Amino acid sequence: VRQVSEDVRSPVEHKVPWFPRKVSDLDKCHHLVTKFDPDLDLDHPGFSDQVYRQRRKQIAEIAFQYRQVLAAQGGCGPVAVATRFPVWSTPLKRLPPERTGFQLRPVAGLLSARDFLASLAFRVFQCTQYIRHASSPMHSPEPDCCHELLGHVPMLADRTFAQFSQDIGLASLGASDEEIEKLSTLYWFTVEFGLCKQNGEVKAYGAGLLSSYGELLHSLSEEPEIRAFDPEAAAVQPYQDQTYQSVYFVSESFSDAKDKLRSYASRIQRPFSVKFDPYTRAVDVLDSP
Ligand code: NLE
Ligand code: FE2
Repeated sequence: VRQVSEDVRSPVEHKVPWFPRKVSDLDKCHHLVTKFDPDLDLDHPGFSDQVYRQRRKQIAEIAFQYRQVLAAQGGCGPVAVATRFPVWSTPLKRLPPERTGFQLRPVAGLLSARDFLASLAFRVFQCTQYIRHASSPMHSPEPDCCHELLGHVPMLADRTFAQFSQDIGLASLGASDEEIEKLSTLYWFTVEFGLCKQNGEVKAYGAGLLSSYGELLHSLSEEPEIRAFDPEAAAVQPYQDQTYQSVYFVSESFSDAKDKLRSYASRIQRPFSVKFDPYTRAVDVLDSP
């Protein structure tokens, strides 16, 4: 039986899709997309490996049972998880909370773009726990814990980058499907596959590059097309998620990327505005004047 999402159930006059208002609402942001499922996708490198598939199921099950409210209480939730999963006991996991307040939350697989982006608004990063199949270590089309820990976690410990990530999240709350699509494309070309200048040199900062040695070399080679970062253009640039990218966007600096994103986000039409309150970890929703 397919679950009817809340925005479908609410009266028609509510045209704004449901979105989380407080951090515990993230327990409802759990809609997975079935792409890259090792049980369903014949091309998945783990498809014919029963042991791998079984382990993925167990890991997914624990993520399904995770509740934000347990994490908030500091009760049995995270403790129980910590003993079973590498991510929850690694010092890297503590790095983002200590430096930027970003928290990791276990996720069973690939989330819908709406749910994933909404979490970022609360400085919560939905983090996979399983590891890529051993047959393809240099590149995985799906996120895994190598990607999260080598790619995302160190970046989320950077203040400017954390703010950039949260800004995309805040822009996504209650946005139209079309706008969500644009924001997730923007996320793709920055947080996942972004390049950035540092002392005149082009460097990779996107998590998808930091966690894939193969694509890291490719992105810094002569092969792909490199364009100056412009949110309007990046938001509608077509891409595929099976292999290396053919186009990358390079920013002048992190803060330049953040400023450009802010100005892009301010132009998104919504009948309200949102403001994150770090003390309550809730978003205040204000009617637009
Ligand atoms: N291609 C990346 C890697 O191999 O680590 C993962 C990208 C996830 C969007
Ligand atoms: Fe990622």
